[in-house]
Order: sequence, then C-alpha cells, then structure tokens
Amino acid sequence: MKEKHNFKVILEAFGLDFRHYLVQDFGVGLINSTFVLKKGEATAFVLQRINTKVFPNPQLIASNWSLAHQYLKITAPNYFMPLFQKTQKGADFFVDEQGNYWRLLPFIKDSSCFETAPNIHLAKEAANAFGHFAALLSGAPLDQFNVVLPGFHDLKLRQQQFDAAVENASEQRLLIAAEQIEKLNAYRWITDFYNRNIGRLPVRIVHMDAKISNILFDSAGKKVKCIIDMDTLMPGTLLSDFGDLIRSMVCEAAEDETDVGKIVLRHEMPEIIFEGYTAALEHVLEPLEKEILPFGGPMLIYMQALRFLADYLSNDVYYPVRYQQHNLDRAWNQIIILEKLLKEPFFAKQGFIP
Ligand code: GN1
Ligand code: MG
Repeated sequence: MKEKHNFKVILEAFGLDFRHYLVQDFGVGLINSTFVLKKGEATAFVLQRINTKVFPNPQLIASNWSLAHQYLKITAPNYFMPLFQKTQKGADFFVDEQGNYWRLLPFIKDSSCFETAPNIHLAKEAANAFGHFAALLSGAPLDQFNVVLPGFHDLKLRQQQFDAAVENASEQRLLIAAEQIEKLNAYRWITDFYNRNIGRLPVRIVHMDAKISNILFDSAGKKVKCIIDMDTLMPGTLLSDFGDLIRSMVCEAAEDETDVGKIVLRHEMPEIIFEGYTAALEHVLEPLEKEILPFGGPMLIYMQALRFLADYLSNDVYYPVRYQQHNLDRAWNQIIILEKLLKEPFFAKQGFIP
C-alpha cells in the first residue's frame, strides 16, 4: 500500500467493522487517493481520501453532489446516480487526526470501466451518457450549486497561469521545455477565440471531468450503468464536457505517451462523439451553443497542455509525477494530439481556425 493510514478508525467512523475488510489501493486518478474495501472475494466499498490541496473545501463537492442527487430523484427517478455514504455521525466526510478528508462510496457490482474507448460504439454511448446527464440537469437550480474550483476550466485564467509559470520558471526547466513553450504560444488564438465567445454561451451544470474512465459500463462492457466522480460538478459550459470526451477518446494512447507514431487519432471519433453528445441534448442546446461546441475539443486539449506544462515549469506542484519530465511528457502528448486534431476534417471545417 502506497499510503499509511489508520484504516480501523476510518472504517469505524462509517460504521464498518475493520476486521471484516481488506483495504487495497485502487484507481488511476491523478488527484485523490482511492482504495477499495474487500469483504472476502467481493468488493464492497470505495474509499477515497480527498486531496485538500486541490479541494480546500470538500464540503462544496458533497453539497453539489447531493443537490444534483435530490433534483434527479424527483425529476428523473429512474436515473442511477450513486451517492456517497454518510458517517455514523451523519457527516459527508470523516476527518481523521491528520486532517485528511475521507469519503465512502458503494462499489458498483457487475461493472466495467475503460481508460479510452475500445470502439466507436462505446465512444458514442459515453458521449450520449454525458449529454443525457447535462440534459437532465439543465433545469436544476443553478444558483444553488457551488463553484467548487473557481476558474477551473477558465481558459483565460489558465493562459495567465501558464504565462506566470513561464515568467517564474528556473533557467534549466525553461531551456528543457523551450520547444513545447514555443508550440503552445503558437496556439494563443485558441484563448483569443475563447475570450471572444465564452460569455455568449449559457451557463449549465456540467461534470467537468467527462472522460470515459468516469463511466461505469455493465459487466459485458456494452451499456452505461452510471457516471462517477462528481468532484468537479459545477456551473460551466458544455464546451468542458464535449472537450474532455474528445480529449479522452480521440486517441488510444495513454496521456503520457510521447511516441508520435503511437499517438494515432481515430478519424471517425469526432463526428461520432458530437452525434452522441448532441443527440442527448437535442431539446436543450441553443443554436449558438451547438455551433460553438466543436471548439471544446481543441480548447480542452490546449488547456490541458497549458496546465501540464505550467506544472512542469512550476516544479510539479499539482500533478504527481513518476519521473522528472513526466509533466513535460504529458504536455507534449497533448500538443501532438492538438496538432493532429486540428487537421481532422471535422475540426478543420469549423470557422474558428485562423
Ligand atoms: C485530473 O484526478 P483525475 O484524473 O480525475 C484533473 C483533470 C484533468 C486530469 C488529467 C481536479 O483528474 O482536470 O483533466 O487529471 N482534475 C483536477 O488526467 O485537476
Ligand atoms: Mg476527476
């Protein structure tokens, strides 16, 4: 186990007898730490430690999550949205002696999960699931939702943070990242387009981490069971979720793959994802929103490249790294995807490329 914690105390806080469970590392998320609780052969729960450096106020997550849950219970009673379990004292989190925030979730049985879409059929299902989710929440009381992470997908802010990181970086890292910085600077038109248009789009409740690995499929790996990871559920625009769907599914390679030959885009994906996503939102989308939606693809990939590279230049303070240039490699990967994506007919035909 990577982390040492007093799991006995943590499990007891949730009313579980520690003697009956085996705690194991689980998951690949970059931000929170995830564990599973096994009872004999069966996995019973998912236990997560919230990264409070990223989420200084985890209560904001819990209240958005339960607000969405309550709303859907009334407006779409058959919709399955798993909810965290409360502690014995009725709290959303257990805070341990070190100040760690713990949350407990039911483990969804007979489910499967993918890092990237194995085929176009599942890509369409995933896009449709996130579109359906946004459609169901389109009538939810927007002003009651917290802005969990202010400016999280605000490209104007991410551009400023990147510029500040370049300004303050060490000579050594600046030198090593020179090519990547130059490449990214050539895409500033993406931020300019964002700045001109973002205010014209409706604000909605969006997931903001809409990747296929945040969907649980049935055990046959065919039908969507539910969407998971509600950490960043908050007001924003649909560009975020459409963009992350493209980002996570257009190519099969891992997010830190740097071999250009392996970063192969699947040409049919953009259209399929667009179809799947917009079909679910047919009665919700405003004409301008639908028109600008494709921009979400390059926007999210560019933003992710800025975030990875800014973190490399800031000596890796946000994303955990396994080796020195890990964040640089991640940025490089996103830059390659972006370069290739803009040449794809689906994006090349849009009006936003200068
Ligand atoms: C983080 O931890 P994870 O994988 O759910 C990040 C996302 C990035 C993603 C890149 C709160 O998500 O924005 O797209 O890494 N979440 C946060 O892999 O920063
Ligand atoms: Mg996440």
